[in-house]
Amino acid sequence: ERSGNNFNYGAYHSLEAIYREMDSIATDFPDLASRMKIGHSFENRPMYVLKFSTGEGKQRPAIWLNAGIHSREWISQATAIWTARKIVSDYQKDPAITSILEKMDIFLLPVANPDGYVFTQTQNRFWRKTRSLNPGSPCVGADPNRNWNASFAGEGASDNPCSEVYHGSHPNSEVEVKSVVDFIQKHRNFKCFIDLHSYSQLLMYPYGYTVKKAPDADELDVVARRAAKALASLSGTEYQVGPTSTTIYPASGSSPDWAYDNGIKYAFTFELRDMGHYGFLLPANQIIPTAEETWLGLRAIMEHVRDQ
Ligand code: ING
Ligand code: ZN
Repeated sequence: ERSGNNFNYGAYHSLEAIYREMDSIATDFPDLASRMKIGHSFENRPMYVLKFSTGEGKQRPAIWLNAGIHSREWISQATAIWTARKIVSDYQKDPAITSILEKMDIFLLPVANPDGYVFTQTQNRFWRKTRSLNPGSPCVGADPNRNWNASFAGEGASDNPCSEVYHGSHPNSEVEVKSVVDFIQKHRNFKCFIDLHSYSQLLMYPYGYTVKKAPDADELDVVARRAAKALASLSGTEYQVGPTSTTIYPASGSSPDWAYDNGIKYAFTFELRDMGHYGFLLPANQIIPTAEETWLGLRAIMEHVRDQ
């Protein structure tokens, strides 16, 4: 992909650089993309979303693309910003994304945990959580993917602030989570919620908080298998598909479970490359190949949602 201001999509970037590139995309494609501030982080950094819309003034059905909720999973944020450029580049060239955007709006949050992201770039590359202070504990942060109001504090989350999967003091205690929840609830017309994590090459759907089958599990499984097949078609990268609880592990308070239980049927989590060889330290030369193949999976899901 090419961009006017020479942002290198094949490299990992600072938060400032990502935010600047989001601004450039909105400036380059003012009729299609706009950058919105949906809130701020614990350390008061802005939370920016790119909105892609061809239906000015209408509250169209919408898709939420979330990335970087866990700060050390850098391929997630990098794939997200690449995806933003892909959407504006392919609109009116690729019939699939064009028809999706004739019917629906896409909201993309590339860095859902900005404080954590800055911390991984300056202090500790393997930081996962937010950077909120926990009164009475020397340990910092909560797991923002255990902090949603979906069987909060259940299985697969910890009440110890020093744990990597600490659920936080109460649902939405993390202002980064609360900002997204408030935005989605206020909008009222989201149909799809997709969260990008790494690593393991998995495509999962609810539930994480129970091994019980979600009412729409059969349909979600069909959609996820189609998406995984599309993803693999580019260079053979294989994804395992299934419900979160049995495909990776039980986890309560997660974003897709919250979305699903709040009427957003098409709720998925991607665990991007790789299978653990590099793990969180995926080399930058795999960013574009990962983003390219992931796009095929994302697009397959969005086409299904479009056709509902
Ligand atoms: N994995 C996810 C985590 O939050 C997950 C797995 C996905 C749990 C969806 C619940 C719901 O633990 C990583 N790598 O963070
Ligand atoms: Zn993660």
